[in-house]
Amino acid sequence: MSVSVEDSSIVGTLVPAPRAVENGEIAALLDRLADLLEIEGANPFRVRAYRTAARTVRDLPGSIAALVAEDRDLAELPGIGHDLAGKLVEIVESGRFPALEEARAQVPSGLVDLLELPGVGPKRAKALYEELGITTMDELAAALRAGRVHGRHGFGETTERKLLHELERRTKPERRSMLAEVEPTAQALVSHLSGARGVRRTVVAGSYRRRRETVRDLDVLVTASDPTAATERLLSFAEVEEVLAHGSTRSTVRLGSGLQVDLRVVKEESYGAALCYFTGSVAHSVAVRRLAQRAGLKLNEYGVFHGDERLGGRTEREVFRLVGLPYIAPELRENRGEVDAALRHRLPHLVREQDVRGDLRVHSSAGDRQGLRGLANAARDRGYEYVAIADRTPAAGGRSHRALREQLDGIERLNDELRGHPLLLASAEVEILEDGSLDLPERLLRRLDLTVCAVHTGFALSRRRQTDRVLRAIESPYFTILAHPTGRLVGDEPRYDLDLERVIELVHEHGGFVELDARPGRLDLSDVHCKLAKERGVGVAISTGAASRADLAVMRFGVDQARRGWLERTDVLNTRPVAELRRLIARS
Ligand code: DGT
Ligand code: CA
Ligand code: CA
Repeated sequence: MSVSVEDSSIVGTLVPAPRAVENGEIAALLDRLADLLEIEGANPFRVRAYRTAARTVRDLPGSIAALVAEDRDLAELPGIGHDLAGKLVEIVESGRFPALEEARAQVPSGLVDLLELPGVGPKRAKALYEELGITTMDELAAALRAGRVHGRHGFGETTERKLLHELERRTKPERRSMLAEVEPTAQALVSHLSGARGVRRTVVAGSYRRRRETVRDLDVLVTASDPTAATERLLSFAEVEEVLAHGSTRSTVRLGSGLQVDLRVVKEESYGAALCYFTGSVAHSVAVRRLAQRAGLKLNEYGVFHGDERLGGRTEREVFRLVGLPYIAPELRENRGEVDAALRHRLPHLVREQDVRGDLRVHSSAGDRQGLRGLANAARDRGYEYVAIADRTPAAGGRSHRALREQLDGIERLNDELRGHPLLLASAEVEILEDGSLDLPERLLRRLDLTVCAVHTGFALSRRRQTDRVLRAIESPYFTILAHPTGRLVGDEPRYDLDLERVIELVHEHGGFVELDARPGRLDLSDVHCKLAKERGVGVAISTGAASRADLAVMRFGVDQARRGWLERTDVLNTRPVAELRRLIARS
């Protein structure tokens, strides 16, 4: 039976009720109208009337929308006359505010945007417009650079610099750096700051500590008996190029690389609270603070308080405990369900780098000049029990069949000699051809312990064809792991279009695995997709695809990403001991 959408009872359940407008939104509209009227040079009493009304609405405990729904007379509210009461009803009922629309039409639209800038109110906007003809952010930036704004209407050097900085931030696309790129700087900075007199702890918080793929800046937190000494120490860091802000407990500098560093100095007793605050994410912090409020507590960067009484805040653990939560690892703090999971004591026990027992995709070149033996040594030096040698197949510009056959013989010989210390697994990074077949003949596939199958060609296929291509490969009895499943590069658009959810479902059906490519410029799967794989019961192999010995060390970036994706030791294939691994990858 089909149901017509014209059936009103059905429509009633499908279409959500329009969201009631909130007091804060109404107040913002009133304030904006006051701003515009002020720029226009309207009667100051009118301007003030709208400002007063905005304050009344904002501070009202009950909702204006509810009052309107109850047909109450809004003119009874302090500072709201009959005329304005009618306008408020119109805003609530139709979402329209004609007075604001009219005022907007009177003022150049770019000028309105200027009001968003810190330190620019209607008075200054008006002066900029009337005296310098400035109507846009770009024009303001140009005038600031030319020194034409200097000395006008209270614009001093500090205001000008801040404004220009903000304008540049807004007009430039956000520049983010790869985590691995900034790590050496972060470490050098930490050891530099730790050397300052009176500095006790130094830690990089923010997205860096959450181990995001990219960071916008470094947020460094320091506890010190003498804040000034800590700040001076930052300014003496050799890479500092420009000081953007300089205070006793907060400073911001820009390094030669363009990377910005925010330094906060806090008291030892606030260390935990400040670390929570500056680790973020903002969304996570908001969720935790809401929890604290519900328990009648106040949580901020200085500590946890009950009224005026300070309950604690020295360590993060203490902060979490006081708001009724177990410790939440920084990698989880993205407000993706971790607070809820913590409340239910269902937080994952995140995988750690030392849980990793092997690498399931490395190229034979990773032995550097010592060949397979060098590779085995490198793996053993890292404490690995096994390592899978996986060179690319011909269609992806890799080894000829003959070279692969010789490599397989070489692996057998070396394994006889090494007796599993470590175990070399025979594998190949097998191209999935456009028709979904694997780029190796069966007689070679049969000799492999496992395959890592991948797409390096034919990126242009449609989503349906690309998905079918991969699905067919997964159905092969020789399929083990889908390597770098989306082909993504960190910070870029996907390289090809794939229905990853279906792919993961089919991998589950066939008992295979998906890979997390650990290279910091790839991290393919994303954190969210790692979590998806886990939820669909698909194990993840964290692999480096190392082409040199040094590359093997990028494993830890993969582990960081896996942790952001909620993965536990048991969710990661290459944490398994050899015997278990063999069982899991055996062809049925
Ligand atoms: P990023 O820099 O874009 O890679 O990401 P974050 O998370 O490092 O952001 P950032 O540097 O703006 O701020 C560092 C931390 O400071 C952030 O994770 C949480 C905290 N924070 C910043 N602004 C606010 C805020 O308005 N409210 C709260 N609760 N926390 C904030
Ligand atoms: Ca940051
Ligand atoms: Ca920051």
